[in-house]
Amino acid sequence: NAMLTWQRTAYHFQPAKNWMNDPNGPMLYKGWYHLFYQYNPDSAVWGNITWGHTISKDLIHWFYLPLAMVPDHWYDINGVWTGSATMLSNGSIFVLYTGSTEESVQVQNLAYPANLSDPLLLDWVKYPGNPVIVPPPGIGVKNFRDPTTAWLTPNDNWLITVGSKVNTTGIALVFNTTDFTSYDLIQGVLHAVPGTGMWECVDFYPVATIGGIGLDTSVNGPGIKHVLKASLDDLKKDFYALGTYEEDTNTWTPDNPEEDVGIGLRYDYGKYYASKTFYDQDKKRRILLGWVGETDCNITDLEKGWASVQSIPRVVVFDNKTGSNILQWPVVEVESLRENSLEFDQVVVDAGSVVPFEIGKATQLDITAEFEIEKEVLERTIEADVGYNCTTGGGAAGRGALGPFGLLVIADESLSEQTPVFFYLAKDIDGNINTFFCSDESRSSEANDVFVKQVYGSTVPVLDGETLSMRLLVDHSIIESFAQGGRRVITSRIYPTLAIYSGAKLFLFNNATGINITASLKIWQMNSAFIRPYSEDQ
Ligand code: DQQ
Repeated sequence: NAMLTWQRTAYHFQPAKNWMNDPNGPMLYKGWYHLFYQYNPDSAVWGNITWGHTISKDLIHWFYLPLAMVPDHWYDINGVWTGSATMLSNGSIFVLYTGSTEESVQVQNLAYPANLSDPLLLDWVKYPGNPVIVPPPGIGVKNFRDPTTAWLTPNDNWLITVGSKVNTTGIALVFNTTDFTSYDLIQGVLHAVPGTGMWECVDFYPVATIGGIGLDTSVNGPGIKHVLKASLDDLKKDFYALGTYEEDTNTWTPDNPEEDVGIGLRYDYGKYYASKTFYDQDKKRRILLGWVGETDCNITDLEKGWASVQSIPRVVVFDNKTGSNILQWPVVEVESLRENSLEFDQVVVDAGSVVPFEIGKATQLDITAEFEIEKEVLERTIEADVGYNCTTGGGAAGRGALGPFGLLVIADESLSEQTPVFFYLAKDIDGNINTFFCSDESRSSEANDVFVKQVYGSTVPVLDGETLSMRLLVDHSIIESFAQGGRRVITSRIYPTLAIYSGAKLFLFNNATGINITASLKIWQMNSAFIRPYSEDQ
């Protein structure tokens, strides 16, 4: 089936076959990036979860390795679930992961490499004293999972956090250890947010407020904020907030309580979940990985024989221009896949029109686009456009005075299949402009088994003097879209039936009624990455 074959991605990591979910234990060890991942070796749906293992020199080309850990003890027989790695300055590595026990109790287990001199870290030993942490009193035995990377306190203790909930309040519990084998629960919580439900895959890390470099997980002090991220089980979305970590009390306080974890910002406004960061000690950057699942149905996944991809790894920094969000940007290594670049300068797109690009195949692309609107025209528009949002605004077809305009990706010639990624400007009654960034899947597929076709998106801060800009990574069935240098990100999975192979095209569009747009673009065809089994002579 050509349509299903076409959906496999060319430069996003995915196993050769079967089901994958959360990224686990990422780290850079002896020159290799290691990525483990939740993996079902037997089927293209979730179950029988093991740790798949892959390595890369550049986070783009990957080599498959044998499974790192499988369910084989009473304390993880129902699944080797999500966990994280901690690298100590003495060279040792500790992995903590959640095991689902023979009674489906969630416990935390310790594992370590059998041989630290092996850069591939092929063999893993489970600590004989597992589990090392069991659900504390008052915590539901099925609501206690996904330990983080540990951070070191000034008095030489290691701390980790584990997500949970109490009633409907999402919480992050903290445990203290010195040897990674015995742990004490610290009284109180790192943070709690009522109404947010179970917190999965908590992540907690420092960001520098100036300088833009990444920080190792244990760094704290002046000029540092901490990001707290939780994956909300009820919503299947990753939420984060910026705040301050107090080491004395072991609490984290959000900068803006109205944008607390789970009620404010998201890493990605599309299909993206269970993400995790790690510190790249060689390139001094913090890298974010995230699971991008399918939005078609399980039966089709079984037919395809695979499900899910990982996002292109993203560098995370504090946005010191707005001061209120992080920036996410694809690792620079992805640019090594760029082939011939095509430049289109100052293309005028009149209100209500579509402009095609003759670029050959349009299924593997990296696109940067800037959009200009004459300032006087923007100021002249007096019409207020209150209450707009991406989800209810009618997508690319919902016309306003100042939007939508942007790109139509993976579109067929007749535009019956298309995924618009666009800006929409809405004036409030005081004449201020709110900018929205949206990805519209509603016409992305004519297949009759794709039930989730949403218009995703959010507002995006645009500061005085800034140009509207977006970057898109297009790879067959995934589109990762970044606005304003990564202030907002949206990932879409799409399942076209017509816009495949040479039938996939790219267009500019402007469906605003009151403005013409001037667009400048750079478009690169993207090479495929090598993603294949490891062999010695690579
Ligand atoms: N996936 C794992 C859990 C985690 C969930 C199981 C998040 O540890 O909470 O595959 O997707």
